[in-house]
Amino acid sequence: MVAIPHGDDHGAYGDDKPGFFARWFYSTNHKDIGTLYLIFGIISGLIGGYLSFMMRMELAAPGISVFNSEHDYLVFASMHGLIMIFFMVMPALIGGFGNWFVPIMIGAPDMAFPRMNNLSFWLLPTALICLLISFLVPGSASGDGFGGGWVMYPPLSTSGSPGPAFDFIIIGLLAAGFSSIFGAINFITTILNMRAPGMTMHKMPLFAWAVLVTAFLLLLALPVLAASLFMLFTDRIDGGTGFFDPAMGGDPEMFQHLFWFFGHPEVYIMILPAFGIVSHVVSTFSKKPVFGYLGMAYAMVAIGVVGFVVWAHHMYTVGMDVDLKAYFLAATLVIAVPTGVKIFSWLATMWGGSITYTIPMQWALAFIFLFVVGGVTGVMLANAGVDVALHDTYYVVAHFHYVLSMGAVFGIFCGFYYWFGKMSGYLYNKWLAAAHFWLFFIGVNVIFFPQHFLGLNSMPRRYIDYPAEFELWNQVSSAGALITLAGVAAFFVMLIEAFIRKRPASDSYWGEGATTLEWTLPSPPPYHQFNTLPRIEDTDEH
Ligand code: HAS
Ligand code: CU
Repeated sequence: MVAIPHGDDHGAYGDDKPGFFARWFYSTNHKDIGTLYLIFGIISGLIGGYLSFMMRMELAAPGISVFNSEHDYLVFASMHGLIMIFFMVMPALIGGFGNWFVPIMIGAPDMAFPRMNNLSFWLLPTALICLLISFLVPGSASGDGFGGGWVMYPPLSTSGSPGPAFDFIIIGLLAAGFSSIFGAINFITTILNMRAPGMTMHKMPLFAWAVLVTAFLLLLALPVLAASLFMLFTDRIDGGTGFFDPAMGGDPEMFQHLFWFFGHPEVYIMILPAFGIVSHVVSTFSKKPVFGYLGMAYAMVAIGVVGFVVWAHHMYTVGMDVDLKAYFLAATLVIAVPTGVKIFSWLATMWGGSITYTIPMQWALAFIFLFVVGGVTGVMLANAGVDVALHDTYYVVAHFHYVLSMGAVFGIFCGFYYWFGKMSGYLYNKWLAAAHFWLFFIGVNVIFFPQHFLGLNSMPRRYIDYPAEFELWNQVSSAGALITLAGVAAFFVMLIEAFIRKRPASDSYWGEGATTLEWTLPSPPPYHQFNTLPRIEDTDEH
């Protein structure tokens, strides 16, 4: 058993330890809220994972009917995307690790607005419940739920989806959007105003930089999503507006512009925090400071800025002007430059380092390799001419799962294993963690690599069935889903084992020499870090 030192720790709880309800429901403590976000992310991941597994079983061979109708399949596909993005990746990376470690890394006592932080979190379960309700209520002539895709294009989301299902999605996503906006305000204020003396912007750990840039993207992108959802809402009302309805002088293409003005920055919202985590892990386990620290920080700023001017690469097939295509093509290619700066800086950090292949380091190395695979297929898709052939095929599905299922998700597990001892105070079992890593690594590659072939052979996305010629690679892909499922099981066994065995994690559980490069707190975590501010050191000293 580990005793959590808190007797002489005069924190916001006063002298009393809060009861269970007060601690977890009224919480204003950034670590407790971070923990809530992580648990929430795990639950959403299970729901989103279940939806994807059912789709893979349906697609295991032509002619199978796991689903009653095409509509039900499309509902699963749409909700899988929405739940994984808004309720798994974003809460885990930003809400979870951001809350846990940004205040600690910059030497702040807590977040700037702790009560707003509580509100940010509790809006999310509310939002998820709205999304789950939408499964159960009428959404189209052919059944319950909304099947118009996570992109929610009209007219599928307006006249094509009568009934309340999509209204629940609008309400849920508005709640999730406000949660993110409040969170972004909180992170920006905390980072700009609450850094400890001596913690200048140019000394700030890279994870804090990543969350800062992400918060600006959230603040600028989410209101656009909220506005476009609201416009869909008023369009859906009988006798309402016609923003996206040509019969009323509106334009459905405008929705695509609004959506992707949010949607493209959103993909960087999901990857920048993972970049931050990977930077810490690579540096810790190479026993070297990050190569090109400032370049790494400003590469994220550059990705954030340029990410706002490339959105129409998702819309090359709407019939846009060729000059416009040329512009969006060129702007999109530019993003490979700062991203390349990051990749090469991670490699240079490892170069000549004393590398230990710990579990978090394995996730980080896999992240770098697989993210590059996903990145270069993105560069291919950025070419407007090529994209006309590949748009809406499985090639796009393969691209974004390499950057998400193997980018963002690997970043989450990387951070989870890296900080697990700091957050829980316990050590995980290395063999179970290794089983999780290898099953997951093999599983997701078996799922998504063959989808490149399917896409290059023009198999379209968003269909419940396919001709026999696509059978082989779909079978392989579905087999990969089974391997990944075993990996998920290993993760839970690892988690349960660690909390049953309660092996205490020492302050230096990363090994000699590794801890000195890290900014975070001693283990097990005190309730508040007022008394144990991290030592602030100059990165130049190493
Ligand atoms: Fe993407 C579609 C282009 C990064 C997520 N992307 C999606 C969708 C999602 C998504 C979810 O231009 C589907 C949305 C939907 O449902 O329809 N994406 C890019 C490019 C990058 C990129 C250029 N995407 C991401 C990240 C994501 C993400 C990060 C989430 C985490 N993406 C596209 C395009 C589409 C698209 C098209 C639309 C396709 C369609 O038809 O619908 C870049 O940020 C990637 C940069 C990273 C690298 C790797 C490291 C860089 C190095 C430097 C040297 C590399 C060079 C390139 C010089 C490039 C190592 C060499 C090129 C070769 C081909 C070898
Ligand atoms: Cu994009």
